Amino acid sequence: MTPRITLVQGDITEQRADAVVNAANSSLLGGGGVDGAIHRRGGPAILEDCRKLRASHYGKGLPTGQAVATTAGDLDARWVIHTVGPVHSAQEDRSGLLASCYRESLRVADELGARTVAFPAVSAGIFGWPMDDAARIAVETVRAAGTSVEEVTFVLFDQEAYDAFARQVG
Ligand code: AR6
Repeated sequence: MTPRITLVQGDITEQRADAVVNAANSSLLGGGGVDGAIHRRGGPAILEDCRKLRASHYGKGLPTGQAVATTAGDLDARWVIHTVGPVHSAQEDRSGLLASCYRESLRVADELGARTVAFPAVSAGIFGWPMDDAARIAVETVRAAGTSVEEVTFVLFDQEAYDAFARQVG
């Protein structure tokens, strides 16, 4: 199935969804941007789960393009799905890895039984991905993903990001 796509301008930590996706880094131990906001608002239970993942399956961290779930702590969601976007490079095409973040996050959502998933614009902040291209990859990949997720909401922090996604959704 192709999920319904909706766009919201705002803070992803204020969204209600079965699963909220975090634009994390490989350490899974927090950072700035969405990652910082999710850990701040979701509380210490998320970091506790992340530490357990580092102590078990992900001793070397979560590889770029992959996704893994934890509790959502105090967020209005059941799970946080952490994914690690690629750092944008002008020399190397890493768009396959960015597409993989959306595909793998939806695969994890399917495993969990999540029906509604909220995504930020992965890699389009600190990791430097140009917003228009980030939006194109996000929307194309979600549209092409075979998933049982019924609704994907892209939560865009500012007007520029919202407009870039709106151009893709059409
Ligand atoms: N809700 C929705 N979108 C947000 C929020 C929020 N609360 N905060 C920022 N954005 P970024 P990345 C937007 O930098 O580029 C962290 O340190 C932001 O404006 O959060 O994948 C991690 O630990 C931008 O459009 O993620 C990694 O080290 C988009 O979310 C690194 O940053 C993504 O920006 C990951 O960088």
